Amino acid sequence: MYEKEVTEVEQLIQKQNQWRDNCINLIASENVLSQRARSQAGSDFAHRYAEGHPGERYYRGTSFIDDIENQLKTNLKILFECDHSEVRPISGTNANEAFFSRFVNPGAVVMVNSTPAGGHISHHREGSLGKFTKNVIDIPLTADGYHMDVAKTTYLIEKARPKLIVLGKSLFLFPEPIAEIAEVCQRYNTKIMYDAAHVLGLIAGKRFQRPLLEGAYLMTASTHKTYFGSQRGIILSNMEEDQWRRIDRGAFPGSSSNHHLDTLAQMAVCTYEFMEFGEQYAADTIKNAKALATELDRHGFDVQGKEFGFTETHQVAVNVRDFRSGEKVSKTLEINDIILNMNMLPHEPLKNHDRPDGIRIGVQEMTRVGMGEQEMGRIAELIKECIVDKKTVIEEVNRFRSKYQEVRYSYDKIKQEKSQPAKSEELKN
Ligand code: DSN
Repeated sequence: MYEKEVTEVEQLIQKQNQWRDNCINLIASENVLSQRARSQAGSDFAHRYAEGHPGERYYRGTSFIDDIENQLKTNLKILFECDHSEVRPISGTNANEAFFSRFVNPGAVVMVNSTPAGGHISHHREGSLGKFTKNVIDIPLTADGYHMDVAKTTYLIEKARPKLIVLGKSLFLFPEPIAEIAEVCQRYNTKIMYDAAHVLGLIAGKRFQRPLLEGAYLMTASTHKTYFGSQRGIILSNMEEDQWRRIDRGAFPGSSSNHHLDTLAQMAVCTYEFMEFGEQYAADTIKNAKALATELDRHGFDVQGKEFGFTETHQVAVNVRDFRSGEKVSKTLEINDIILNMNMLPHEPLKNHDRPDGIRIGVQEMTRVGMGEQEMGRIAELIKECIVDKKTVIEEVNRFRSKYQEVRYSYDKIKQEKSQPAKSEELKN
């Protein structure tokens, strides 16, 4: 009865595939899977359950996923130089909630980055954190808006004695001063949680701060922004065993039942890719972000963080108030197949959330498909032609993007070469 509708859904999926392969994708929280990882979607694991830990499951039939999950956990501990890894949360928010649910008691004071300062919705009073406490205080910022004011934060920690301070954010240009506040936090037994969702790949690629070595109690993250995917969540820590056991129970049974075994298997593949190619990828991503910021600045855009070199991550933030709003600019770019998101900037009141001054740009996906500094220059030109000169650039965007169709920093090429018959074999036939 609904076969026609199923066909329509299939067609929409095909349209999405074709469309986004020909767009310049600059959403800072996304990335693409390699073909090798992507082709593992829909395996038998997509049908199965495996609650509990490898070797101690509540279900039978889990021996192969046990092996995969053990490999993944071990590799994450090596990559992030830590004692514990939890891989069962199915998203970054789910990972945050696993921790909040076991650590933040009702009424506990927690310090966070505010939403305009880039704090993630799950750190918000209205988000996951707010389910456990409403005593949420914003971390004070320096005048530029992109750095913690360490002196004021220290004062607040001394006064308010928070149980937890949540660092890491969604608008994330510069490292957090973990080491600078670690001593005062220790004095008042304030634990530091670091949400590494955006910068996980930069940390694993050894091109950004190392939160667990600098004093963070634990690090949570989603796995698909600057890391290679799939879309899941993780928790990493060096905390004491008995404390870790509590957090572990926050992940299961606290915030998940089954943990989506097909994307877990993909994550194991992606992690091997990251172990081999991640350092180069992280370096190239940051270089590209700096190049794009510099070029946009040269074209007259109000690129944020200029006095600090624009960015140390995959992100670039631009104040586009001169062109009405981030909402207007992001829609104009979307019509031209340049996809990014509007974003509040630190100076804005919360009421601006649906017409903010800013746009946020991430270069991690275009870096993964092989773009370098020169291509960042071309992207800056296209944005300028579209927004400042008010030109239609969609055809040029599609033509330019069509040249970057392979996922680099992966084993895809090796697999393609292996599946081609050797030249001599071809000649024989
Ligand atoms: N809200 C997402 C982002 O774009 O940063 C992360 O969950």
